[in-house]
Amino acid sequence: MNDVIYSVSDGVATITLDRPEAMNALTVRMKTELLEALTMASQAYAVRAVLLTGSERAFCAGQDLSEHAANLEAGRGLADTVRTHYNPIVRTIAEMGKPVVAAVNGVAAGAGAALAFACDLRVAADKAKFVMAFTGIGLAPDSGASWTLQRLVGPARAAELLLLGDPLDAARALELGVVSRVVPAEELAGEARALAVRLAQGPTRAYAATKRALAAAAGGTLAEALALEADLQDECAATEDHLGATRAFLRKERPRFSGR
Ligand code: T3D
Repeated sequence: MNDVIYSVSDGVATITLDRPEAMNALTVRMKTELLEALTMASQAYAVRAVLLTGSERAFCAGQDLSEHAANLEAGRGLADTVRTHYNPIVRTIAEMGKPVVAAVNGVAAGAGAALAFACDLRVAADKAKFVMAFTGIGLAPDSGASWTLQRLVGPARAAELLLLGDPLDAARALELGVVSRVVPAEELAGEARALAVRLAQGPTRAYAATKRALAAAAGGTLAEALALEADLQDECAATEDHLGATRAFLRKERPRFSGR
């Protein structure tokens, strides 16, 4: 891969967007590599958590606007590129059966912010900011931002952020619940990695079930949520992790989770 760095250790796949000269803006090549990396992480048995971050000063400045301008000049519409690249990337993050942590090291703009919103947890550097840059260039939200952001902050705040596009600094992002932690920039990599390693040592199948329950409940009724929860509990009850953790509790020991 050229514009994405992929590495695995301690059960964590770290995926780093790596075009720092353009603030890690997303070209077709980078989006293709990102989807490949996410798919590998999703399918690899040894990977039990994923960490997504950016190189140097930005997390991701969204769509690469040089490439975008060339596409417009060539008369290409956007629906195909959004469907081919952004949509599968966001679905792979949101639907993989393992937790995904975004370490937001700097500015996250447009589709770059939406990538972070699609993750399960977000930890931000104190110098990070989110910019809903879509309307600033006369576009509507994509990459799921219209869906994810309002679930994070509620519809009124999502409308304000998406319509006005004013930057949201890390401190305000924490107040609004967009991120769960803000840490000094120099501590971000260590903190985010510690969180990902903790998740990689957890009950992977229970995490997958939790992701499914949350996603389904976001668009369903209480009755549907209750029905799905019952099915998912059945699945979890049959895991080695659940049986082992229950025994460990009764023996007053710490549980050790294998992900099975
Ligand atoms: O085609 C499709 O599929 C459509 C899909 C669209 C989805 C989207 O993501 S739409 C939103 C696209 N993104 C933007 O509109 C953000 C544009 N960038 C900015 O607003 C600002 O650059 C930032 C807020 C991200 C950062 O500001 P700042 O002041 O810290 O940095 P800067 O000086 O503006 O940028 C530094 C360099 O990065 C600069 O290059 P240079 O002059 O040093 O050679 C700048 O051109 C480059 N850069 C930043 N963002 C992009 C970019 N280059 C290409 N594409 C970018 N998105």
